[in-house]
Amino acid sequence: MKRIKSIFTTLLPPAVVLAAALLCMFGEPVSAGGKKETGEQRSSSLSVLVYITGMLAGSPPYELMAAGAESFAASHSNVSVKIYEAGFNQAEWEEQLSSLVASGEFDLVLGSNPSLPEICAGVGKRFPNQKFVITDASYTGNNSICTYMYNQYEQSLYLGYLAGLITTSRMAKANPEKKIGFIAAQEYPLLDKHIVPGFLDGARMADPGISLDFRVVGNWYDANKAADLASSMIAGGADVFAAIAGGAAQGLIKTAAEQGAYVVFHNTNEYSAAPGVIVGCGIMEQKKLVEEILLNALEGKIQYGTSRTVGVKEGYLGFIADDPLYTSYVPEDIRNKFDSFFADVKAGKIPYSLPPL
Ligand code: RBF
Repeated sequence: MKRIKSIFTTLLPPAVVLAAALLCMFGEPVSAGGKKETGEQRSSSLSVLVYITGMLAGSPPYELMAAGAESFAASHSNVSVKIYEAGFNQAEWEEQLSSLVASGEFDLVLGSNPSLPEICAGVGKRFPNQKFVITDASYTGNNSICTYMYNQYEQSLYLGYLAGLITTSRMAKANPEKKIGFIAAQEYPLLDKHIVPGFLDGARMADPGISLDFRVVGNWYDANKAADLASSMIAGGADVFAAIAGGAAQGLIKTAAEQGAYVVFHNTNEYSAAPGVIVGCGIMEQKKLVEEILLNALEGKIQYGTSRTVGVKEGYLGFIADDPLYTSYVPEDIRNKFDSFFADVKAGKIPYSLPPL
């Protein structure tokens, strides 16, 4: 296992890139791993590039993906993993990924981002035998790409329901206004069509009179901007927040702690970052999913061209209800109502239709 930093790209000898490009133009197609692909076969070894579309720190989906890949490699001596942090300049990602793939080093590129499949499709045109598995995305019909989409509408639905119970409660920092807040790093279809609507729909299942204050930071790292937004939202009456903002979410948590508001958190156990402020944490079983993906890849069982959606029922989204920082700060009546709602979501008893992306 080796971690490589962004400078890796600039260190790639241009000759390697040129040679690979020439091979692609004039030679017989080779896999980016340098071997001829023979279809879905068990392979004796697996070299994986984990392509992080941003930075690891502060981004739960990425940290969990890297942890899953590293733990799989630690228990499989024939698997090697490189983690590459691409940084926040989205305009560079396709070129960067092409340079990495051109090295011919990787059997599989693994990533987690709704915007990655299109980028991989572009890279795949130049390197037709390179395989990609992308989580947190939905894309079908390309024989080089397999995707897994989390049903984030569901996670937002139950976190929104909890936010709704809290904003209408007598908890110490809940004000009389029925207003909750959402801070997003940027807008994209999964956020606009699943995550934010799910959050408001869930809150309104607790109380139909609840409204949502939605704001956008503009990037995935500016915690000061997120703090300013949170401050203005709290002044406007929002008292329970969610964020999909990567590292910028820390600004919300800090402001909520200082000014007296609550946060429910997607994807990871964040309770200890602000006890009594973070009052509910969802969990994305990305580590487990990544370990399963790598096992399938090793056994030649990945179904390229397909997409699978996974949620609560399938065991890939959940809620951390047994953390003492949840049980001690959230009153029992709220926890009981939440438990029963969550059980209903799991049993498919809460009717909703997943909006198309
Ligand atoms: N999520 C993060 O936690 N950190 C990021 O830096 C990040 N960057 C993203 C960039 C783009 C272009 C898109 C579309 C999504 C990004 N996400 C990021 C969101 C992430 O993939 C996922 O949808 C959310 O975290 C919800 O689970």
